[in-house]
Amino acid sequence: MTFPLPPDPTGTILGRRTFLRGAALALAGAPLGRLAGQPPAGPETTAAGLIVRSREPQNLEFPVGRLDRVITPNELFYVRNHFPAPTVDAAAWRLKVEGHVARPVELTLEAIRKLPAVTLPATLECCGNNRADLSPKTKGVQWGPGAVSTAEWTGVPLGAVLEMAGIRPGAVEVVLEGADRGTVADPPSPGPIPFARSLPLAKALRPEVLLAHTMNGVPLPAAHGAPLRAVVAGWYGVASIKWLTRLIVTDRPFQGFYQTYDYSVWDRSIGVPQLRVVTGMEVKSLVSHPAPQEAVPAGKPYKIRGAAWAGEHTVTTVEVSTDGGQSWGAARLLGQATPFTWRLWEFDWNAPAVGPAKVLARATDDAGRTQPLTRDPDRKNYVINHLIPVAVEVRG
Ligand SMILES: Nc1nc2c(c(=O)[nH]1)N[C@H]1C(S)=C(S)[C@@H](COP(=O)(O)O)O[C@H]1N2
Ligand SMILES: [Mo]
Repeated sequence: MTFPLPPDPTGTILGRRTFLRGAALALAGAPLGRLAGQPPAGPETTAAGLIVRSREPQNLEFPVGRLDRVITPNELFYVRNHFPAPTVDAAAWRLKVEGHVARPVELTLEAIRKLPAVTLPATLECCGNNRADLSPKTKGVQWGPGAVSTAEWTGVPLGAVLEMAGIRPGAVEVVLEGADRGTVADPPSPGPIPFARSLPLAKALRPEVLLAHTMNGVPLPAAHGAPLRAVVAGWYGVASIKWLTRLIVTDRPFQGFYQTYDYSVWDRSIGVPQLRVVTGMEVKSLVSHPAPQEAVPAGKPYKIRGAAWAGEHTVTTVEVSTDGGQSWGAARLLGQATPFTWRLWEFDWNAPAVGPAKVLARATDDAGRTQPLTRDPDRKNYVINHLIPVAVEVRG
């Protein structure tokens, strides 16, 4: 099976040459992306330009001002780790498939690489993306707008691997376990626990759920889960378990830490609040240009630019306001809609007045969802898609 390639209005999809050039620049750059002896200007960055939100565990943010194509280069793809990244010896590595199956199997990387592969582009967004914009401040990594990126993933459908083991009648979920582990403080875990999450079989068996060994045409980088990770297209990034070691088919729902205490939101659909695990991504947009506090020239054409995504749904419109939300105009959606993938957009602005201005973007999808104006506190510190203005300065 093949999925359509993402549209790339700026030219061809990032090619090998660009990758090599990117890698060469990364090597040539100073370790922290600035010259020795100079005071830090703004947040610390990696040589490639990722914003360092924490060093250990490593949490790195995509600098959204670098958004100029659908596919994010690997060295600019955000990184979200809960524990120190594990060292995995690919030769000794095995993927175990067990639990409520007819015949447990163990697969080598070589065996997985020989299975029929699928390539699909997919946007991953951390459900804590934009957490730094919440007030009052909430716990968790204080992300700006760039805990979101898009890659073209190649791998084996999860369903094909589960079929090799034979899902037994009565199975409801599959737990995906990573090789990374650590002790959780609140509530205290019984010693180290692995990073693990489950998927209901209804999602796990869909064609857009892959076990990916290749990212943008090269072997999966260590930071992104080498040698094998899940890519659960359409869902918040937390479902896409990295450094996979084990799949456990279960006949009952999994209640792991990362889908009960963490990564859950309040749900009132039955009339009494209950915690519900975060799943599909909400509709959302980001403004890549102008950057916050950027000086925009008055009386001259300026292109406001950004991206919009909608998880398992399709973005239908993006509207832009340059007056803090009083009036709105339609942005141009670039390229074509590609499932599970953000879409770039642009909006022509001719800033009339001199002084501060507030730029807002608002996306709507084919399920009729629109980004909300205000923050819903039931979402705790997750699922942040309300409208967040970008403050800019119009200069004569
Ligand atoms: N094993 C493992 N898988 C993981 C995580 C992790 O810490 N450990 N973080 C999750 C979260 S919260 C996100 S948002 C995505 C981020 O994927 P990336 O680091 O490739 O961007 O990985 C998910 N998979
Ligand atoms: Mo995340």
